[in-house]
Amino acid sequence: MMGLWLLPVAVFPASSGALAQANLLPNPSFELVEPPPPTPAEAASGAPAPAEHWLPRTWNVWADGEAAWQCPDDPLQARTGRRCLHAQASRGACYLRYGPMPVPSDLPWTVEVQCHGHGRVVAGAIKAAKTRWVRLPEESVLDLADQWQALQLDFPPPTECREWLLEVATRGPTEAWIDDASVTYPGLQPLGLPPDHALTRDEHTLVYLPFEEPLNEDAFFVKPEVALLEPGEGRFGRGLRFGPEGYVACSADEHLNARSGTVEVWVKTLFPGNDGVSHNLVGVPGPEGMVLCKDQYGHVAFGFSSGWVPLGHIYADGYANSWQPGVWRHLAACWDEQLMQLFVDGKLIAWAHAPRLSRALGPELAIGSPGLEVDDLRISDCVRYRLPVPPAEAPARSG
Ligand SMILES: [Ca+2]
Repeated sequence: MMGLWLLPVAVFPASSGALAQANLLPNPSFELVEPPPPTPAEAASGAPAPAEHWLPRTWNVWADGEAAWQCPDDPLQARTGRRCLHAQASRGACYLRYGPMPVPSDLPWTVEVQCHGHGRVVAGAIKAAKTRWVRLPEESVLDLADQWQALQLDFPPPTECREWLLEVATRGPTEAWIDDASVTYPGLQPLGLPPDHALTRDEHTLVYLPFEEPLNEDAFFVKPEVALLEPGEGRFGRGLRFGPEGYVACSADEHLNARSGTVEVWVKTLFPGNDGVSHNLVGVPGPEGMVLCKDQYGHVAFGFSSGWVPLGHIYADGYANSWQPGVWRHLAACWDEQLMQLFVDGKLIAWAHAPRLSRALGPELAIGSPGLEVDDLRISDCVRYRLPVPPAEAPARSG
């Protein structure tokens, strides 16, 4: 089986013969997966869900009617890598969605998805209107064949479209294998998230902790029950595990710049995301605070506060509610006076223009919290990741 990994990886050509463009999708080949919430039988037995029931991260997939889908762990079915999406529909359909994606300009979007099988698949776009989602008239239909082919959709963003969702669906009786999706527009730059290697330190780095060796107790306050993981147990090499009373803190003053910065970290929760408890990932506790957390509502949130009142604060509603324990996830929060953005596994999940930033943060930077494993934490004094977004909306005129 391992030999299959050595086959040349097919790269589909960029559309319209232009130079290859960045792919906005952080998990285009469905290789990044996570276990689903356990069934009652799995919960009772403690047995993990079988590999083909795992979910492709950052995507939403579902089926209705007499349709079903899997993400098989099988290089023979995948076009590249180990995984692809296998959809089977007689009556009903399977749906694959990604988004919402911000529309920064009127440049045209290009979608390509590789498919084979029999029946039909359709690619379409759904735009966010004022109070609802509206399907755009443009769609692209592909009659499937035995060999892999590109389903392609090109469309200019409609006027006043600020965000849109990609939908790829089966149509009619269909069996489809789907892999290697791409979404782009001219000039899109690669984001580089989630990182596929350990980070490094540079002149913008305020703190970088790969957790390969014990923390320097001159700079870090470390409460017991914090332990280095064994090599290979971290996301890269070792990591840090927080036991029931585990606590690590350092000086916020030296390690954080409230006016502009990036916090990026890998975390593995040892609890499910819907546990109803707030967990600090990286934060400044107290009334003059900063928070990067999974909160009690399952929101993934980032922001600042003053006198306990939120300043710039963004979150993705219930994003962590489906999180199962034991999965390394990447978070990155970036901020300056123009924009605040929050990414999970390379997907932009929340953003805000002109966030109100702290002028005076509390003294302590708290890293991690009980029930967490953490790796490759880097805090910088600049924005390292920025996905272009539409300009700020003009404030509504009164009267
Ligand atoms: Ca794949």
